[in-house]
Amino acid sequence: MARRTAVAWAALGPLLWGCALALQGGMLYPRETPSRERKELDGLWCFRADFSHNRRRGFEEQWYRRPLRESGPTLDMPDFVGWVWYEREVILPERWTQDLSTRVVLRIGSAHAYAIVWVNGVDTLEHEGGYLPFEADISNLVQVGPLSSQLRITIAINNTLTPTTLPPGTIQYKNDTSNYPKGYFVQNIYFDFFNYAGLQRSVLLYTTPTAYIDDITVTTGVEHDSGLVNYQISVKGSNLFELEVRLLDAENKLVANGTGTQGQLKVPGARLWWPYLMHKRPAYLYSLEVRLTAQTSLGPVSDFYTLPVGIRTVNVTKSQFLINGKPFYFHGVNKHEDADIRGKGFDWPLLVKDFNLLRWLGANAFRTSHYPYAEEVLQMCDRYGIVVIDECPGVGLALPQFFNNVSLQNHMRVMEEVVRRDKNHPAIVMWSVANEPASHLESAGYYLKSASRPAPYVDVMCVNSYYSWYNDFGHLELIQRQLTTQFESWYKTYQKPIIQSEYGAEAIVGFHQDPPLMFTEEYQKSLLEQYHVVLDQKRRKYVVGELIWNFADFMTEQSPLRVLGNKKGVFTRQRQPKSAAFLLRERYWKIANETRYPYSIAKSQCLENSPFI
Ligand code: GCB
Repeated sequence: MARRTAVAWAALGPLLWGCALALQGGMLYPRETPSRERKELDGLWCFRADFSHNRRRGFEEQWYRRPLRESGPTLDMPDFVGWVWYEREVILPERWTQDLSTRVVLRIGSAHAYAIVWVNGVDTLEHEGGYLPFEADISNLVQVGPLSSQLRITIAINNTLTPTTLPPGTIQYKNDTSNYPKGYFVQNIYFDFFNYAGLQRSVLLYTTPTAYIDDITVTTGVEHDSGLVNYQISVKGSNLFELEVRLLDAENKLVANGTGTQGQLKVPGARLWWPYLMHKRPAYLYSLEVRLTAQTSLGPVSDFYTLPVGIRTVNVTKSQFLINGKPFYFHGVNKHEDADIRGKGFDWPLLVKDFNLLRWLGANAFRTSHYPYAEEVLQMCDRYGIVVIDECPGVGLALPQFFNNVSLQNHMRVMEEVVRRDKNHPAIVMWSVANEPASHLESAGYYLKSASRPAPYVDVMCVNSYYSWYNDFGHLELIQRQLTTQFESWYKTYQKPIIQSEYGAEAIVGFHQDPPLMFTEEYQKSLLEQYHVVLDQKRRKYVVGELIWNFADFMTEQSPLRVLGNKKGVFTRQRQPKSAAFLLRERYWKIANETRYPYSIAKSQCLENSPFI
């Protein structure tokens, strides 16, 4: 039987269209437009970890009231559980502080896991949960007089995971003073990646006019040869406004236009958004230009926002996953946001490298295991045609006490935040609510029914299994039998398409052994080959995808099961290929050429430069 399952459902247009979010306001990506400016606060922040006994000295001494350097020395950061303090002093353009029709917003791309933000010592914003953005209008704090352009931003972040955070965790006090110092505690986590914390994505300031486009929701459809773009726009800061909407093609030619807060644009002869390798011109993007003119107490203002739009449909039958009405087979990877030195910090060169490697592999999809990735990653997927299963940080739901009502409310809020942030990406075709929750526990039943759609109600079943790795170690000859049983029993019970959403083996690069032994490159390769035999039989029936675990080696907690992290990557942590990468490359290109629509593509056409650059 399958070891564990992930809970996922497909993002069908209408499902999202009717999705009423309880969250206040939108979370549009901050873009520069003629009416909006942005100022990134990347670079060095002043940093201090709170090593006091109760880890609360920062609050007791109110470190946010004055520059952090005056509170004590800043330190290099060791492995640490508790509060850390970041600070940045910023000079704002004069217009931002003097022009009262400008709205200034502070946006934090991700702070793991709990954050409190002060601006000039004033408590401004709190947020629970990493991997997702949060923001506050700070106009009132910066528009306070002629000398207000200097700004001090203090962010206290706590990485402690509790039974109600997502992911959850526990703190264990080691009270045996014969073996541990007094007050000694450890953080226990129930997932398999290093709990990197702090500011992992950009913090930035941006402006809009005081009446502004707060949110845009787009869903798309196809009717005969016309593309349909349904839009819904919310405006804040004025009740007296007009909206103009223009859809431009990739050459900037106007193809449709409309007015008002909602409507449907019809695009005759539309060019569809196709996944990579499925079409000779994949990932076609239109631009939806929204123009707001509004009356405010200070006079008329205009706001502009441009959203990339891909026209595509997603449908699921009993045995197929359809994109634009054609069967789509996921041949791709699971990833982590993880690299040497950077940890989970966002990094442009790494992003480009990873996308080169994905295209070299012939991968057409990945799952954002086990949390929502940076928005810039999803934008790349939209542009390159890499299909995404977007996963929320519902990972490590392993203990009975994690399935309580507070956790459930939290999980649902996080899921709403994921959808609010990511709903308009054409690349995203499925939402994943949790990875391998302990669904057999009694307390999990109500929780999982409320937070997700249990197996009878999901559109696609995602199954993870590690035959001949975590069971029957070394017995590669059992894989075909066990995997066949896995697929047949899931399909027989639920009659839904299945994705093999994880499978793999560890290989330490440079370890070789024939006959293959665990942890060698040969063993990893042979294990994959055995899986592929069965996948080839079932993909012609109801298996609609295979995602290798994992794209690259990644860091984990230390344990006797892990050798400098998890080594199930087909690339090393430094993105060098193991033998398995070449095997997958052959396979993915072969499948791509069998399932292409309507053109065949040669490997060489798709990537001019070596991916190993
Ligand atoms: C899994 C988990 C993943 C682990 C992987 C492994 O089932 O979903 O987070 O890293 O197995 O390597 O054990």
